[in-house]
Amino acid sequence: MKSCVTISLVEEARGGPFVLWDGLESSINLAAELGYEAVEIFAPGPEAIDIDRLGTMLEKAQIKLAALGTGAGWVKHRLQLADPDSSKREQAKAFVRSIIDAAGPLGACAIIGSMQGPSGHTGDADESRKYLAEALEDGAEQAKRYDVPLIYEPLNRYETKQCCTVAEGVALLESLQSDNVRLLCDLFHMNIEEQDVSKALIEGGKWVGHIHFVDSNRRPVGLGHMQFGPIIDALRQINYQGYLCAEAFPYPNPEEAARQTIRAFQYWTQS
Ligand code: LER
Ligand code: MN
Repeated sequence: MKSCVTISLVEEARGGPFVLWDGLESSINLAAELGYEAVEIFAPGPEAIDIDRLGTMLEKAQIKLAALGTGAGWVKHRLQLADPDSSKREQAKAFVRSIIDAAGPLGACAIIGSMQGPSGHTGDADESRKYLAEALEDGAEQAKRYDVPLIYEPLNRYETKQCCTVAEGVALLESLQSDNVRLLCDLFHMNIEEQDVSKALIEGGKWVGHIHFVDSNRRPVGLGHMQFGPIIDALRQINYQGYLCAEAFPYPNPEEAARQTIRAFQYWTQS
């Protein structure tokens, strides 16, 4: 398993569960200095990512890009993939493709979380699910060009009416034509929705493609009451080789949150 930490470049998301906030280059350098293997970046849009410049920064710091989030499509532009309005859906899909095109050349995945449609979305539930499936097919095809999967994140019930559990996520992915979508299992959402977090990961098996590594209260790992022993055992059991990515509130501050998580990562993966 590999370590990773989130960096947010989205001012509108201040107060949100991202660890590093203070500039792209200084955050990348801090992540590398603390020993992280990769970063996950939450950007306002593709125009905020200069692929060559980012590639140079990563190379200089000797750290990888694990993923780019698409959440700003919703948070900043109010685009969602299950919008009843077809022209808005097309804009949402185009936004996702543009993030895939920014991540792909750096060997990284795009993540669909908030863009799947929020809790209060209007429209028929079956129709919304159909629109989401269409968008995942579309993004999966685009991601294939870069030989990376598209990542889909079930969220808790207060954030979406789409998939809230790993089992629902697996059922959705199994219903697709494409086999190029994997699940992001965010331990914060799982703590709310799953009956048994470890069992859900084991049942998620080969579909588990990325982990948001966070404690029960969305603080860094070790500052809540989540039982990490069984979770790490479950991930070992499914031979999970991907990232454990710190997506947590920057508590008590960004640097300390990043230090806390890498210590916890080392403790749990090396013991
Ligand atoms: C939102 O709750 C979340 O977990 C993010 O990863 C999604 O954009
Ligand atoms: Mn998450």
